[in-house]
Amino acid sequence: MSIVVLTGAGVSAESGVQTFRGGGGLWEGYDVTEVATPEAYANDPDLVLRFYDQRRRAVSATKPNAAHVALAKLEAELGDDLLVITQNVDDLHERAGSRRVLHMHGTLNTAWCTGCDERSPITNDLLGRPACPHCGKTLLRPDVVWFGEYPYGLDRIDDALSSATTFAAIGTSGVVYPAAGFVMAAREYGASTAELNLETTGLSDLFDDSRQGPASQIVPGWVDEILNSWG
Ligand code: BV8
Repeated sequence: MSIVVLTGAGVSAESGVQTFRGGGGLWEGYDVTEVATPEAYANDPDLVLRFYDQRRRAVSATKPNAAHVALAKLEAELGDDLLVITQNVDDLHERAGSRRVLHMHGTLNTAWCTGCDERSPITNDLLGRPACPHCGKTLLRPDVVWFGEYPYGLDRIDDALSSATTFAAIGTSGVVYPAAGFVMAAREYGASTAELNLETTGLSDLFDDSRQGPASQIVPGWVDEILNSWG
């Protein structure tokens, strides 16, 4: 038995991290396409860097919620039989204790040097154009996958889905691909599928089990059910 969990912004919502499509489609006051594309970065790098610096600071002031904690507890019991794939760029899964987390859309706390292609932890706002610790150039961008860019770990994800007995999507609207297509792949591979979300989504009918409620309330119970049936 192996489980693949895909999380989206909804799993961090109760920690105070804004979702993408919650606040009227604006994202910390910006339209997503204004800031989360290579074109936006080329047109106005300061706007994009300021946006990510602001989000990084906002996330650092938040704490994991009971949903993150429950998934970390699930990993403590299942070990390598659980993989958490997250679309989120925050580090709340890790701060709750999860170790096997695949950030398919990158992470807020890592910088990517477009000069030497190396990644490094972010210690200062990128707006100040800090030097890359590897090559010294001031060409650091957020290590975040923007629209039109290739997500990370797709081969590993397909491999995990192909052997999963259970696939669960938690707190994601199922709008952004290729993540939104994982449930179809899981079904084709023969996994049972569960959706845990505040409300139904456009993909809810594709899930064997679709549960509505706040993640901090419904994820712990789902994890306990999984653990009780494990063995
Ligand atoms: C790509 C990082 C080439 C940035 C993000 C078909 C196939 C492949 C690509 C496409 C395709 N069709 C269109 C595309 C292009 C595009 C796309 O999908 N566009 C959409 C808008 C139509 N995709 C891409 O560009 C991707 N790359 O395609 O490369 C390729 C081609 C083929 C195969 C492979 C690759 C790259 C997309 C990545 C963009 N980067 N984030 C950053 O964070 O700054 S996207 C961003 O929005 C998130 O990462 C996330 O992935 C996405 C969706 O957000 P959600 O997490 O779902 O959050 P949302 O706000 O939408 O919903 C929140 C949900 O939570 C809601 O359902 C709500 O009900 C629920 N909720 C709220 N509160 C709670 C709750 N649930 C529980 N409890 C609560 N308390």
